[in-house]
Amino acid sequence: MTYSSILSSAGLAPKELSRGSLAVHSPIDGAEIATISETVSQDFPAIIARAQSAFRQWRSVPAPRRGELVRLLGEELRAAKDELGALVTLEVGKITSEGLGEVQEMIDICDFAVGLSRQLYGLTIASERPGHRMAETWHPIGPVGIISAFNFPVAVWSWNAALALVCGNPIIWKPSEKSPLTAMAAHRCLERAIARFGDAPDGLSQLVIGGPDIGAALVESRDVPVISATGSTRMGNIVGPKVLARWGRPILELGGNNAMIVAPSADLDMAVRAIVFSAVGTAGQRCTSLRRLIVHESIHDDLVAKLKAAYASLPVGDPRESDTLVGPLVDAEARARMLAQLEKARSEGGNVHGGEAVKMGVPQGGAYITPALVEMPAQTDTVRTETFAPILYVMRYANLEEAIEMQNDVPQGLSSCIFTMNLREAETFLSASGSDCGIANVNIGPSGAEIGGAFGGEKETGGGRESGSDAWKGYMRRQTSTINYSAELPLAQGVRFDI
Ligand code: UN1
Repeated sequence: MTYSSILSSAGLAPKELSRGSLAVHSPIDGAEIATISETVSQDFPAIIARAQSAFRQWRSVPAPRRGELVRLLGEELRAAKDELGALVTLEVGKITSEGLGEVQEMIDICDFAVGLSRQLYGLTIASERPGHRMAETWHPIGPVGIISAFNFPVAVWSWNAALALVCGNPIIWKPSEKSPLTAMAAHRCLERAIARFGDAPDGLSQLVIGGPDIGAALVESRDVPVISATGSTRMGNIVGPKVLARWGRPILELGGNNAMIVAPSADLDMAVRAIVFSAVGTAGQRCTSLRRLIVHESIHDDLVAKLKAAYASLPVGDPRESDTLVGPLVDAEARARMLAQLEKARSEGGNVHGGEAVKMGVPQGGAYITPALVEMPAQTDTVRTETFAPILYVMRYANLEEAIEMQNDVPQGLSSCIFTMNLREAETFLSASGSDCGIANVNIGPSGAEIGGAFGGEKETGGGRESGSDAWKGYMRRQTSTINYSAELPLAQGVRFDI
């Protein structure tokens, strides 16, 4: 399929792809695939006003009816899965199966949110006063700003969008400047769902396209009570304090530096498969990608030998080819950053295998590189830094306590895992004195989470939770009510105040 047929199959018309100032490139070969128009910050007051007016209507639509809109979105996404998946591959360079997987993740969260729309449960609380009832109710909170990253250009939006919509909130989405086309195509799916729904308010969902000034306008608006932002810790450091300073609620999903502990009893063949998928899948550009391998000294050499063999045969190339497992990095800067980090690792005593630019047998103009395996003498500063690329640092440990300490001794706290057949080790890793991450797995890699669980992490990862479990509570305001149905007015805590 040609680039223009992928774009038009995803519902993007040629004229809207050639009239603006934002150039979009495909990581496949670096070609410019579109120049699109950007939102201007002067338009923001009107955008926010539309969202606020949509909120006044949408908050009163019964939640199960709001769920119907998300059910229709799920239908639209099912119908557009192949086309949207191909666009993800074109615009961010994911291999075909991962592009499709990303759309599946969107469909899954829609299904989840539809069920949720009948389960926005509050509580009944025992009152200490006779003839009184206490209750907790969850109400819509207002427009939700969604700032998404290039690496999951549509799935992470859908986690936020599906929940925000059933929770009664309009949404304003600012996608990464690197992936506006996938955003436009996904937003069209929602617009089709809205049209079929019939009576959704105008401005229920708006897409804003552009760079940091557009993001800043969203982040600084007092009329957008929730900002859910995915991206680097550097970005979160700017967004988080700004949202808090105006009493908004940030939901941050930032950097990760995810580790796997491989214990002596581990099923090594299974571990190798999990390691390779999570370290080199998505060319190491998931926030959950495996970046650190902490291996028991008794199996270290054996595992490293197996990994070297697996890495040597990894098909790097055009993400559209069915046998490719490692596509390009998002751009040349990402490859330059990876190479620079490998140099630093070498200067800290690292023994680097792989990490070489690939020029032959791949489309020219793309940033192709072989994934790197780096044997490190210790957890140095470079290891403790997240590099958004397929670099896997391998280190040794002697006892589990030391391994858990290493796992936790990084600034980030997103995902983690242990491979072991030993129940004591597994449960210790999951216990209060185990992994300090938002996600902790046993005999599964750190990436590729299902939508049913809450997604996010601690420390520099930002503390936010999105997607499943009760993450929906982040998109609503909680109201505690005490109802007196007696003829008395007793005060709490036995206070007497007779007049
Ligand atoms: C991300 O990289 O920002 O768990 C999200 C995973 C995916 C989501 C990753 N379900 O790897």
